[in-house]
Amino acid sequence: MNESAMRLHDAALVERLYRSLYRIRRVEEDIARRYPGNDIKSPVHLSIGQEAIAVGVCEALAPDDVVFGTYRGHAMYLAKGGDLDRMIAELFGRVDGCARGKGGSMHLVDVARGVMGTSAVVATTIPNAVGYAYAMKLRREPRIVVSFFGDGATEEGVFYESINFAALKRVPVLFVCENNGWAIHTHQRQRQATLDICGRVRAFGMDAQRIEDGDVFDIHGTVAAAAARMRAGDSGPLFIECMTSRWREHVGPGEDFELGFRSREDEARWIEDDAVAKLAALIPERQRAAVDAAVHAEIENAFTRAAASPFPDADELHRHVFHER
Ligand SMILES: Cc1ncc(C[n+]2csc(CCOP(=O)(O)OP(=O)(O)O)c2C)c(N)n1
Repeated sequence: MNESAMRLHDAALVERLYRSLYRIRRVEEDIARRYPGNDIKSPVHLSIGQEAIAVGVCEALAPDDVVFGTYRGHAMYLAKGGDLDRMIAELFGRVDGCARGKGGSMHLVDVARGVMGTSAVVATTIPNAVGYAYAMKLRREPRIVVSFFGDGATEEGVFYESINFAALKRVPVLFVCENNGWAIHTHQRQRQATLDICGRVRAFGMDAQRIEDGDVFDIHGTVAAAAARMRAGDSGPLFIECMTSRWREHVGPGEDFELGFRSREDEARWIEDDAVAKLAALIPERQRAAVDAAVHAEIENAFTRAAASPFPDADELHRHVFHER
């Protein structure tokens, strides 16, 4: 972002974006650090490097807007206001977790804060988001529904069924593709004959735009404009592809640069352009120290509370599987 663009951003927004970015980064770094111990019971797909998307999008939403996401969902859950204590308890498999300890990191949910769910199965929450948004349209409720997914999800049949239906019925859903280039160890170039995801989406009759640089202000501004169009009425669905970079391995706390399929140099420009560091540099030192201290205390507390929570009783195993009245 250039100097003049920076001056346009008010200090309160800069602090909110920084707090959210830094908080997510620290939570995930803490998860990675603690992962070799035995407290975290589920696999973890870290979004370190990708935080600017969840933060830029969710800061442009209202509290009663809703989001649907993927197994790489910590950033989205936290950016939308999902309860941190309940997230860490969920990773610990404890009864105070957001899915009562039975879902783990890949199945985060906080309906009260508009986090409608995340799933381990690629692309499966995309039709859920479209269905929810269709219901909002029929009820004439102008709430924004966001569907987050990766570039790999755009290879699933259900993705095309969902965007076709959304375009046909002019369902006001905002699709956000987090394109980090990789589906596990396979690059987009080895999976798709053309890399033009937005072009494919436009062919279904939907506006689509790509944000190249991962800039949190660009993402925030683009989503704020999209949300305003959606709230105003008949925008139909909109699609935003955000280019980004995953710095850790696909699943787990470590890196994968030593495996040979990609190198640190491949991701260097993203790592050097770190959104957390860039935002930190925009905030006066004392103010930033206060934000950081509050974030550290909150995270420490969350891990302490999670450890104090019991595991669910064995007789809970068959509860909450189907809807219970
Ligand atoms: C339907 C389905 N197919 C395959 C998998 C195995 N799988 C898990 S993650 C993943 C890669 C998905 O990549 P992408 O959508 O780009 O998301 P990212 O992991 O980069 O966030 C695959 C193929 C799965 N979980 N579900």
